Amino acid sequence: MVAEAKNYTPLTTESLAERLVNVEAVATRLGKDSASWRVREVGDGNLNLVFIVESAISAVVVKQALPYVRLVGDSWPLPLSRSFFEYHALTRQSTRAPGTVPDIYHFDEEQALIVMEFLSPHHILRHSLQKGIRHSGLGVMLGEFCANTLFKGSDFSMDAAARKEDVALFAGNTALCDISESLVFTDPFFDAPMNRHTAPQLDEQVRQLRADTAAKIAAQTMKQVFCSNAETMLHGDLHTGSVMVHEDDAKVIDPEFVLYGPMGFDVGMLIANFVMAWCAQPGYSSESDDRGVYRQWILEVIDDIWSSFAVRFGELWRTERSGILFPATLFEAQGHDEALERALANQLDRVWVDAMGFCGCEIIRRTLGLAHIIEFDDIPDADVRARCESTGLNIGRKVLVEREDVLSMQAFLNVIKITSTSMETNA
Ligand code: SR1
Ligand code: MG
Repeated sequence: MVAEAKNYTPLTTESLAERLVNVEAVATRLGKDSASWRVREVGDGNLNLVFIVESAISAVVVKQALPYVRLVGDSWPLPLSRSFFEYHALTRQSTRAPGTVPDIYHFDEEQALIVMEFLSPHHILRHSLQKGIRHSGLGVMLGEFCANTLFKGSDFSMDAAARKEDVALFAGNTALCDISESLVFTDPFFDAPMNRHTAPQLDEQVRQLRADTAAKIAAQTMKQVFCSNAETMLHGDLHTGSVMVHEDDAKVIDPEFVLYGPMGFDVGMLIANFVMAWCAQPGYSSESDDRGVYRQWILEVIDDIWSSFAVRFGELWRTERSGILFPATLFEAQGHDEALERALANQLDRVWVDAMGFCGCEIIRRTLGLAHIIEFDDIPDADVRARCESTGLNIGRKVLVEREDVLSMQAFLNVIKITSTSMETNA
């Protein structure tokens, strides 16, 4: 049950120490001398306050929801309850995929705040993707994160009653679902008030896309899958701004958009953000670094995400199928191991096709909608930026509309390369 927040007050850098010094989980880590704590507000996301609080002994992160969308302001109210849903998503992810999310030290529902591990010296993955920094094992970690969390939150794994309770619990996250439903699937396809794009360079392509009924039907079909296929607990906003990295370590943060939805959504959104980073590389190339090798690495990460997802999902399928679906009584116990492998392949094919559709929607909405990505936005030359974005839009439109024909990772990688090459040839 989500409590009302009658006494909610947003933290400030000045008030934080006094307000949290009596929270045992905080004082244990930072010490009681709150006057010596150093507090910085570092939130650069679209929604919340994020503070780093350091003492001579240690440091923690304090994330607090605001009652509105930070990106837009108080004209767009947003419930504080998203903090409650984020906390419950994190506790489940840490059990299902140990070591992949920050440790949680304290949750205050009324103040909509979570105190968690300060990941240091980690930074947001998007910054690496801008600077051309590689992280070994990244795709494998992310693919396995998806497999572990998506499989273990589903009826392939969970006790049926516990899963139904969780479906009911997370069904309350309606406001955040509403954001995704509008911003990902609908607003980019018409002249919605908060949309923006690189103009005038992309004006004609945007006009064509908004007149493209095949694309609109495909996007609404993906929205239907998103809204009605409550098969597992999703992260719900699994893009490269929700991943923190340092060298070969990576952690997934920010699951406040958690919902029960289709597995392909997390996978497709994640892949889309690497595709856009790939498209953005010409915006960061120089004479000494054309980013060609780095682009190749991004494609390898995309490939690793899916292959690691499929391998880990297969392992879980064969060894941890403890839910109500595909019970061992019908398969292993009857010697139907080959049929079980066919069923697994069908499941993976279905997730892949959905992932392609969601990938297309995500690329389009991050280019034409309200919420953009820094890898595109920070390209200073508008002509160069528009060319990068235009390549992304063409890839996105193709995999959205033709998702059932993009039958493999190799086919997908070919779409990326061929679309880009044909645009360069026509430029
Ligand atoms: C109004 S919130 C805009 C976007 O930021 C979040 O990270 C989600 O991706 C959301 O769609
Ligand atoms: Mg976020």
